[in-house]
Amino acid sequence: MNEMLNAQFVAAGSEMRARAPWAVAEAEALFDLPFSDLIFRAQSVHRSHFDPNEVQVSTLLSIKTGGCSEDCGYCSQSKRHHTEVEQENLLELETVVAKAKAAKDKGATRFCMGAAWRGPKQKDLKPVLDMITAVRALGLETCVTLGMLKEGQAEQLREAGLDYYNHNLDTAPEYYGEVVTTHTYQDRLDTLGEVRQAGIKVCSGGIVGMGETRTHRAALIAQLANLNPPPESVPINLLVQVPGTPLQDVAALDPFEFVRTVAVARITMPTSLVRLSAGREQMAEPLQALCFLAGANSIFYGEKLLTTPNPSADQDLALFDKLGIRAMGAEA
Ligand code: SAM
Ligand code: DTB
Ligand code: SF4
Repeated sequence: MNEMLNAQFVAAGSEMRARAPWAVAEAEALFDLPFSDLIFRAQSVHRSHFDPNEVQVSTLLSIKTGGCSEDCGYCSQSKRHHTEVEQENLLELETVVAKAKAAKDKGATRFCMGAAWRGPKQKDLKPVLDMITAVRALGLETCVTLGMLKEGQAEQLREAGLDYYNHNLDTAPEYYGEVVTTHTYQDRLDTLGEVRQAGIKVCSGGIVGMGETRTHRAALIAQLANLNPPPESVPINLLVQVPGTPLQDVAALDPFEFVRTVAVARITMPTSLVRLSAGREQMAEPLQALCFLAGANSIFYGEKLLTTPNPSADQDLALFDKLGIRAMGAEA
């Protein structure tokens, strides 16, 4: 075994525990392993912390769509890009509760509400607090992704009953400026700090396939793994190439490189839920199965992500059935 990688593990019986900090070169050395060695390592780590046949299911809802001030190069919702997304106001509480109930009835255990904001204004936050309280009262875990938080806003979210806040680091610090210019990597880290300090669980991951290098992918994973503690949930998104965005024509990522990214996330963040996130609509079932083998144990479930399609619930239930996967935490 590679010396440098060996140094990252403390053997505890048959169990291998990863420990931070991860240097970018160490994460990259994992990426560089022969594919079968990498997947075996990831599957071994996965089995020492999770039931390998359980996958957590989260349903997403866009509660405020389009018209965002930011210029994120991948995003269909920036008002600076010319996409087909129509701007919509914040949804009504009743609409959100009805969607959450439907998601629960279909077997979701977490409901994630996303808003196309740079960050919430105080007048925007109040109705979202009511949504969180109402969704939680249904017995679902709650997650919101509202952009950057100002001091005091995370505490209000926690008091409303928020379980998770999603805020992705998205790519390597060195590549971030190539993709987004209207806010900085440090802004993203500051919001994650606010969320942690308020006692809310962190959901943070990134997007691959944006024209970044393997070193950038390793740097993203190292950043996430070195958060102290690492995020409880780590969404790994494959770029959905949306017409009208600056990244619409970027060269597609080799699918094995996507699987490698999942595996490195699993090895470096052994106790986190690693979510196979955006991009599943474009993935054949065997590729998704490889991602589960590489340690992914969460998905977005339901026919729409925020603005783009996702496999239908029926397709996913059929895939789970074929693979012998059970939904994590579902009532028997
Ligand atoms: N505005 C907030 C923010 O930027 O944090 C919340 C919503 S934003 C749409 C949430 C995340 O969705 C982004 O950080 C990015 O990781 C992901 N995302 C957006 N567009 C995507 C795309 N075309 N492909 C893959 N992931 C995407
Ligand atoms: C995350 O990491 N991926 C989700 C969620 N967190 C908010 C969003 C994916 C968006 C994909 C493109 C779209 O549907 O607009
Ligand atoms: Fe899209 Fe969020 Fe960026 Fe706005 S801040 S453009 S919603 S990713």
